[in-house]
Amino acid sequence: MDLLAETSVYNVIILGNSKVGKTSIMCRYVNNAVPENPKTSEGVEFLIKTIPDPSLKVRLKIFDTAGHERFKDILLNNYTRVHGALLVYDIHDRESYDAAKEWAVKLKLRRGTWMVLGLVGHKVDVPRGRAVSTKEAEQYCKENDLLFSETSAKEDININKCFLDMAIVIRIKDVSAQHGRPLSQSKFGKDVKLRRMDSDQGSCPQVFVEPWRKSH
Ligand SMILES: Nc1nc2c(ncn2[C@@H]2O[C@H](COP(=O)(O)OP(=O)(O)O)[C@@H](O)[C@H]2O)c(=O)[nH]1
Ligand SMILES: [Mg+2]
Repeated sequence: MDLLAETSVYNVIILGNSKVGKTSIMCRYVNNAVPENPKTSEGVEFLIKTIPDPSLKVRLKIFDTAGHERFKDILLNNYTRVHGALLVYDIHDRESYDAAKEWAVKLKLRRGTWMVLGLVGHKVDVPRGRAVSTKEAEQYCKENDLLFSETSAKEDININKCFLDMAIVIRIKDVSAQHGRPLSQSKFGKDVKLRRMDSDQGSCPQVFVEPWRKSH
């Protein structure tokens, strides 16, 4: 059997203020390298990564944004099914934290299908000058039902984790929605039933919006 045919593709978008580290996070995750001089051209680019856990059978199509205002419309107009959003801030920059939370509020108000949200406090490799404590952000996420990670692309801290956490929750939500009953996360990956249901569902169609362009 073609394993790839059983794999679902989920769209995850990375949002946040300019310079918080969005492009670096995506490049670290997908290419295991950080760009020395990340370009800041306006637009949306994507990279695809298959999660190496065979029980998950997930490919993430990760969209990196710049100049986000223009793309808010794309998101809100539902041209593309966005399954998850990573809302990135720089832990040394409170304004970027507030902006990430604003994204959370906006996306939660969005009508239609579910979207998994994750808050990402970035650049933890720089110990001095922290403006947002772990405790504060963690508390916000608990209260507002967001995933939470603190990351560094430079030192490769929690980069895999923040995408994996998101992929697992998206997978569970998607499979649960399709089969009309909730699945517990603890069973995930070990539950034979879940795998059988995965293979029932076929592959998830990829939708693509014309102005978005592929990098490389
Ligand atoms: N110290 C540190 N700097 C980072 C990290 N990730 C990105 N940067 C730097 O932050 C700046 C903005 O990064 P970039 O990925 O372009 O951010 P974007 O505008 O949100 O896409 C660049 O100078 C990066 O080198 C990190 O994990 N640690
Ligand atoms: Mg960028």
